[in-house]
Amino acid sequence: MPKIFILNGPNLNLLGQRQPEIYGHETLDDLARLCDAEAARLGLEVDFRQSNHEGALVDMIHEARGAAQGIILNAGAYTHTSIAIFDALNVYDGPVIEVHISNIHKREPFRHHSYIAARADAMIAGCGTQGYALALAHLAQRLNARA
Ligand code: CA2
Repeated sequence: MPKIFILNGPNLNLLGQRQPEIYGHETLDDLARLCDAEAARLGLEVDFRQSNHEGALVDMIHEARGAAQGIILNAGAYTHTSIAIFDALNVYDGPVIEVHISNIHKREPFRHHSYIAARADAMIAGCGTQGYALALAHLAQRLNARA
């Protein structure tokens, strides 16, 4: 079964606890369960992780080399700042789907630029946590097409 790393960046551990008008009411655990259920339906295996630390996210992307057939990445605020994450993604060969719960283009101007976007094969923003399920469905189709 193809394995997908789902990587979540800083503050996403607080999902469902603050700013529900932007990020909804679901917690990160709820989101992990949603991804597990969707992955099972699609015949994928997921490894769902979160870190508040940029270097830890870089390490996870390195680990994905040879271990994961695709990456779904919500890098949180590092999306808008991290050349280190961009560089790590550039040494990963598989498909990368960038996901944002909110529509970053409808928010403050500093959220409009994404370093991840220059490497991502697709971006989903503004669909809430459903964006993760959409990313999994897209990866399932994409990986099937490559097999
Ligand atoms: O919309 C997204 O998914 C973001 O990646 C979320 C990041 C934000 O910096 C990006 O611009 C867009 C922030 C995640 C913070 O999550 C929280 C959740 C609940 C309470 C406080 C923060």
